Amino acid sequence: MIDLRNYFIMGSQDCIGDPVETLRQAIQGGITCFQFREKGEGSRSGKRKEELARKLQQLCQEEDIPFIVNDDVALAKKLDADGIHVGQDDTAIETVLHDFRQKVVGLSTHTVEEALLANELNVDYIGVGPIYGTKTKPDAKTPSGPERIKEIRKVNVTKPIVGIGGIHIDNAREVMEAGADGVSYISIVSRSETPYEAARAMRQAVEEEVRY
Ligand code: TZP
Ligand code: MG
Repeated sequence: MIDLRNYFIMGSQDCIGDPVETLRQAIQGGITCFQFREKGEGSRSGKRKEELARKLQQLCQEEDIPFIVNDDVALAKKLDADGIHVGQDDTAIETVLHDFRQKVVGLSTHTVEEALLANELNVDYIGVGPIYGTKTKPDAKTPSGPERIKEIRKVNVTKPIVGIGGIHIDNAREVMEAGADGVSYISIVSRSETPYEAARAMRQAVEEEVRY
């Protein structure tokens, strides 16, 4: 099973420093998995996107951190990534499940209804968000608060859940306590001047105490 506790996500457009160095520090700080999400304004495409993806994947492989690709089915296949994550409006989840049988598959949800549907699929985990307000995804839906995760657990969704959106050091714990198996985050680490410290603080916030 993939360890979702500290799920760092980013693309070059999210980083104030060098993305490779940002990920290197995030891994040292204790993230448990990584999603390459090269998307939106200022993001790279084509060969430049692939080159960056390969460097980030290499880092993950050296440190045994799962490398998940956001949305880009062709890239995930080409790189033989550990998994793929899609949203409700991306490549159809049925297609993804068919093509990535042996891989980790994650699906984003926003409502209880979407989470219930996801629970019936062969996905490995579901993302729930945005939990809090976020500047990172301009088209994000209205924040639901951690209550959404409680509602989803109440209707017996048993899949691993990872919260997303505006999660930082002071609210990560309440996301876990609402029933999440992990928190995912972009800007708290990617826009930090000190990604190592930021990732370490997130790990501590989730685990209460660092056991490594
Ligand atoms: N999906 C829902 S919110 C979000 C995504 C990709 C952005 C999360 O970024 P941040 O910086 O952790 O709020
Ligand atoms: Mg999407």
